[in-house]
Amino acid sequence: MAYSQAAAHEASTNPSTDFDAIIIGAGVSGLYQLYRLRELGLTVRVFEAGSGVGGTWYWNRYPGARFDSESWTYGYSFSQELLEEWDWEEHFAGQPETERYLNYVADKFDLRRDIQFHSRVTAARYDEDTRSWDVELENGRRYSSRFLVTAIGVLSAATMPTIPGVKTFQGQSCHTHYWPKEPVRFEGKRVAVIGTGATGVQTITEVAKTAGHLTVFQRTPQWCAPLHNAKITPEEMRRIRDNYTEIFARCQETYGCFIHATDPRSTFEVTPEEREAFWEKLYGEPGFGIWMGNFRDILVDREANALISDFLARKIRQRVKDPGVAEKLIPKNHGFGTRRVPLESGYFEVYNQPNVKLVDITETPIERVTPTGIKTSDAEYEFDIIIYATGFDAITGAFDRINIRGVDGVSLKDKWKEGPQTFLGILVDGFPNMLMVMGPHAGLGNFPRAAEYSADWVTGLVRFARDRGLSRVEATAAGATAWTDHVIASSEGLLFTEVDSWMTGINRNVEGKQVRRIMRYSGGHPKFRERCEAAAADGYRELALA
Ligand code: NA7
Repeated sequence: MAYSQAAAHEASTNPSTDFDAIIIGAGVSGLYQLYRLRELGLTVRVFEAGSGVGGTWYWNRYPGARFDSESWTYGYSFSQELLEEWDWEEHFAGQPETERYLNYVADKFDLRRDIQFHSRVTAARYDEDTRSWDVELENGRRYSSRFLVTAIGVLSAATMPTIPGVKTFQGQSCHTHYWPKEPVRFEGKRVAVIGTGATGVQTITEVAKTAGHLTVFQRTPQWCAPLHNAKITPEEMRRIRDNYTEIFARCQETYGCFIHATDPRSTFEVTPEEREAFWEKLYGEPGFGIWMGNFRDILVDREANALISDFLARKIRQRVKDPGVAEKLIPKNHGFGTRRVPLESGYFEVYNQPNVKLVDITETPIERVTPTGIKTSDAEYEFDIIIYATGFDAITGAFDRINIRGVDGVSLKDKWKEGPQTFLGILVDGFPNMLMVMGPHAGLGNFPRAAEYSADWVTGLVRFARDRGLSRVEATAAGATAWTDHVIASSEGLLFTEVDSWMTGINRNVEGKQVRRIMRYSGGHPKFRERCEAAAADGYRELALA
């Protein structure tokens, strides 16, 4: 196996040649992983299903799609030159700006020459004889590589609802993830949105601005909080640029890699007046502060959680004029922050508009989609457009959709039937040389911050293997069990584990995803990195190397 630039050139010009590494996905993690592995002089090929780079920011073009992370904490941190060159336009960039940014990165570092677009990977099989992976694309073509790096995202396997008649609708319909590149116009149109997660909340707010009439079908209301987005002035951008070192250092210190750090106080340490003032302040500030920068006990202590939930319920009652509608918009089956908090820009006020109707489908369930609209238990609605904001088969879904087979043909999907088992969210025993960037049981949060670390760790291991002439790196079964047990233990006592959501692996539209599971590491990023550093120290002694 060659690791030279010459071989890299040959491989990139001759697709039938084996690669040192195949990366699946050209999103935020795949792009950076390509950059890093290429630095090692490896021959690398990225297979990307879309026609462009960006992953999440390539696919999710739905109206209103934007960051809930501060843009200037979301960009890559690895290149000073890139930090100098790129000006963010908004504190929370919309999808078009982010897609432009990722294209800029791809061009700047000449990444495209190693990316093969329109190439969906359907299968990957490990071959013990050659210690390599055999990767198959949708078009039947096959390529082999020593290392297989999955950079397939955590929210990339979109799911349609299992409502009868979906295919019979004769108007326009679309899942938010697969939004068309051509603009969709809503003026004068009767539009339906099914789903009120973070995506639905953004979509609804935007579509309500122009739709002739909008009907929202809500199954579970959300504890949304204001985003408070704003343009970034040239002066602000200068200040941000001057502070990048401090900004990224702070992100490294916090639980979720955001700039918002948990307040060390307990909810009950302060007077009710101080508490209220603190929550008012957080509610009035941009971003995830109210979720990530709140009192340390709101996500573990039921009473504390009830108090912050009550604060948010009061906000909803203040903002929504019709008290009946307001009650429908207040979550009753879970507390604040136990699901991913959607950040909004006027979401609740949408329901004060005369052209918007909220249908609570727990009261009047959807019976079917008809050729002309949607039939619930008590009414038949006609629509021109139906938007499905129905979410994803999260975290393991994108793995399940590829037929991944390890040693002795064991299927990864079968191995993970009862929940993922990994070593550090990066390796799986029985699947040598497969490395996952942001795999299950890694920490989640401000995605690029965590993904950069994950890709760096993968790069370190590949470099180590190359330097020592190793051709097989694998997690041990004991190592995977120990990490899996630790991941499960780290989530004990957290209220989110008692709630159905994509964060607990629930998707009622997917068979086998009805049981809550621990899908990600909850110990926080600083601890995660500490553990990963320890695993890399002393020559990766916890791995089986050959
Ligand atoms: P989510 O947060 O999983 O939301 C999906 C929404 O769709 C949610 O409101 C679901 O209701 C609803 N849903 C799903 N299936 C159905 C059916 N069959 N009938 C009615 N309603 C349904 O996905 P998002 O895309 O909003 O967000 C995912 C993440 O992407 C987000 O957290 C960000 O990190 C980015 P339910 O709550 O299950 O009752």
